[in-house]
Amino acid sequence: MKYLVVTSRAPVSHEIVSGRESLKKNVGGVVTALRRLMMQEGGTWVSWGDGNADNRYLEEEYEGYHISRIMLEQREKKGFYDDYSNGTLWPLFHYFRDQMKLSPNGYKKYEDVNRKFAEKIMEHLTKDTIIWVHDYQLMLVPGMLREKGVRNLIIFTWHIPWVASEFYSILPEAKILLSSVTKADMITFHTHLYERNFHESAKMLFGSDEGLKDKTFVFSLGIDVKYYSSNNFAGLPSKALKGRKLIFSVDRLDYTKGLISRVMAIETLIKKFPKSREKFIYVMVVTPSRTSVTQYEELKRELEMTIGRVNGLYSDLSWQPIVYIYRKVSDTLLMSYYRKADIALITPLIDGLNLVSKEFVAASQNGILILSEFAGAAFNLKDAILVNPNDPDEVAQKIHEAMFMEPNEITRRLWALKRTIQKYDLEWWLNSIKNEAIRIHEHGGRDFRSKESAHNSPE
Ligand code: ADQ
Repeated sequence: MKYLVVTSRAPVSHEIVSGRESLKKNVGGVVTALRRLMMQEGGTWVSWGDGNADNRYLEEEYEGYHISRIMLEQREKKGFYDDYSNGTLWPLFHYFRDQMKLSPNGYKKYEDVNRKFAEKIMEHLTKDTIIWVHDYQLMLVPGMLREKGVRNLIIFTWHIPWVASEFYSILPEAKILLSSVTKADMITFHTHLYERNFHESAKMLFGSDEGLKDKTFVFSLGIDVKYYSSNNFAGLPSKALKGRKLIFSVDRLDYTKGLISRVMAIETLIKKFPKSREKFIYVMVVTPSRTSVTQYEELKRELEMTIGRVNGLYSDLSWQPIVYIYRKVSDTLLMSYYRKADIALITPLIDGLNLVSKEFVAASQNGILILSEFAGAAFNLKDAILVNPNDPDEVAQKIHEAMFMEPNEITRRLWALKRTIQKYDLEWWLNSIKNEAIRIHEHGGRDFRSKESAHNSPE
């Protein structure tokens, strides 16, 4: 049995920069997880070649598996990726009604590109292939494959929140997209809440979720704990901190990540607890993301103005509260920050899961995780300090408590969190999905005994 993995972005891209060709690794959490599977099992990975030299590598052998790329024209990229995936679906599935642009033309391109994916998949299909499709950019793929008569087992993994049915149903294409996803044999979510919302959407739009009862699973993506807890990473030069607490965060630049609210919480901390002044430095790493989507440019401006305003109010020669880094940092530097940080401040307004929180827990030796209760990861990471990211007073209060927390309590919480992420790590996630898939493939049905052990998130 071979896996055929389908994602919007490829594991690697080929780029020409200043006349020289180079290979760029995609480091997102989804790609890292799937690379592990592909390196272990081989198979084919179908994705969009977005590198400017990818047209030279439409078919490529890479680290033990095959990459097959589809190429998009500028107009297709704009409609499929910028307008519909990131301009309509992303805000819809994160409850951002005011950011959501309805785009009939974008949808048309989304449909065309999903068809290209389906056709490419057909080229690589054999009788025993298990097709594993990922995320909101490719919702039409399962339905299109069934229309082409494909009977192979299809897994669909959803990486972002699934919203409440009444919210989902505002999308003009709600029925078509949902109907296509339900054509998969196995649909996996990060939390029970998203799974429930998915069923409710089916009940609301189709009158019933009968056929879906045995198809949906909750497997919350884990990380490679061994990698993140390894000692092979250099520490940060502690001198720069001058004994101050290091508060740290790393996020893509996205309105869902609560970046501006977080800066306001830091401002509230300084105002409400004047003694905390000069006792911390907040290092905020923000990675450029979706730079061709207008809302993201505006967000960048607003974020930088807010950081500038807060730093302008409180900095002096010896102290600046916020160190803002806007670029992709190296893996080693990221690890050093995870290791050294006293507090990780991860406060998305909403997040499908949030891998950064798990990476920090794995790497840290004595740090405290402050985590938004609206991140999917919060369902499992109960020993973090959970906060409502919309309430700057509450977040400031919790940061203050964390700055003065008893060492015993810090250790107790951190090791409880480490136990959880160790138990539900990347290997667990891959094996759980693979085992269910094989069972369905071999017996044409689901093993109900496995359902309890598979569902890790307590209600
Ligand atoms: P994302 O929204 O991209 O993922 P997240 O889960 O936090 O968010 O993953 C980001 C990954 O990129 C992490 O592995 C992090 O280490 C890495 N990263 C971010 N900034 C970086 C930087 N500057 N330098 C180096 N590495 C950086 C989507 C959903 C999430 C869901 C994941 C997986 O939005 O909710 O958790 O998919 O399902």
